[in-house]
Amino acid sequence: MRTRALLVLFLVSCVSPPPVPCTECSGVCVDLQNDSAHCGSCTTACAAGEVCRAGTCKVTVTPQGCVSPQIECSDVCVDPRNDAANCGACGTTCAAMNVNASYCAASACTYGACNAGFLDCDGNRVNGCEAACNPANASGARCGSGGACDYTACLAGFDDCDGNRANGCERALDSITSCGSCTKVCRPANARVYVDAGSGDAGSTDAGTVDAGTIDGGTIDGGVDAGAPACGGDAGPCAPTPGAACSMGQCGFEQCVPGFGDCDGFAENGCETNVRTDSRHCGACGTVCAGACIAGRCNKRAFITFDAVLATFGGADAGDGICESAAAGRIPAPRGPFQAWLGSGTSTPATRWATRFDGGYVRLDGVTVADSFADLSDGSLDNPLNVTEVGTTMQGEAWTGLTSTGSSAANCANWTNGTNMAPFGNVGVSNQVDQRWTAVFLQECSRTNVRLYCFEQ
Ligand SMILES: [Ca+2]
Ligand SMILES: [Ca+2]
Ligand SMILES: [Ca+2]
Ligand SMILES: [Ca+2]
Repeated sequence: MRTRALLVLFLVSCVSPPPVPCTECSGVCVDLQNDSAHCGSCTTACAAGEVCRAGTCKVTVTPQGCVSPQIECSDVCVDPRNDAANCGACGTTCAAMNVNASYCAASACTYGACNAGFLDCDGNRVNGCEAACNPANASGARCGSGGACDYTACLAGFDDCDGNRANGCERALDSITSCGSCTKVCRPANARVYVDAGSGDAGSTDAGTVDAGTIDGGTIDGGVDAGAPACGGDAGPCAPTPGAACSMGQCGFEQCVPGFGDCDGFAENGCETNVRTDSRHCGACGTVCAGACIAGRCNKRAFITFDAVLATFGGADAGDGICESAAAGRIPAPRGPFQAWLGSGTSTPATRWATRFDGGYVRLDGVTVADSFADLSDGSLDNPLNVTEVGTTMQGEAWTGLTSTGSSAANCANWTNGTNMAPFGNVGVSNQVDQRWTAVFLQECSRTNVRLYCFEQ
């Protein structure tokens, strides 16, 4: 008796772990699965002739047998139409896979709904949702052809690039090798990666000052990039341009190679403009040159007139007019007005010209004759000024009325004397680059084969 009391105390106290599944009913621990007085719940008692099996009261088989539609299974009567342990037949247990509820209905095992990530692709409700199907980045997961995992559509920003529908839309379209589509490779022109100042760690992608380095074989500092290597066909797939970027399905770039600019505002094609030579974008996008753009700087143009000019043209201002007439119609817009390299009394280029340009002066063939107005007036040229406004070469004399440094000198009586007698006029020779380009000797003012030097303002 003492032993029994201790056992009851032990069961009531439900000390973990209990020896059997135990539920407290009115101060006593009972087995709701098998206790006919408490079958399935504390307050459910099985009727006479019934026993508790799996928490459900079952009719105990009597000598008369079970009443149809119940059948006898393991000494009790069950309804095979809805008994999950004897569904359709004794011992047929419903155990559908990956479902929220597995049960027996109309004598067949079935289920409520598939768990997330699983589908019933074989049409067999007994085994439940046997097919794992969780296509990545896709909507409408479904059973496809042959019961294979499939989907309805890719989510925005993703695509099925490997042709395997079962894994869904595995590729994010935000990389430089798949930018907006599976096959779109970003190859913006003349772009390069950011590199840290001084550290030389080419390949670092944090923004910073550019230091020396190389990019796909070409020098990137102070020069034109060699360009991306050939690709496609036998050369293999195209690699992205160094410095390429992709954002929102659009290609872009980190930084332009020096000498190039993204002047069209279209990041996709990179830095398409050569700002060293483009007169609409000279040195920087939007900087328009009236003259030529050379090495990223605007240049004024200069020529020696194709036609000879008599010394009686009437003064420096009239000489300017001759230059402008020669340029008009020969040099396309945009262009500035042209004035003559002429002295006349107190009028010199330094006092009369519209500009004393800080950039270069170039011939119409692009060759620089001086790097600035100061360079033009220091007694020498970088190259001879021997190209005319029509582009031909002209070796000959030019009226100047100036010394080698641009001061006023002999000028045929302010360009009114046309005789072979004094006053004479200073001339230069167009094939020279020392002071003789502007002051080689005094010439008779009656000469008919002397020209003018003209400079863009
Ligand atoms: Ca199934
Ligand atoms: Ca795929
Ligand atoms: Ca661009
Ligand atoms: Ca010079």
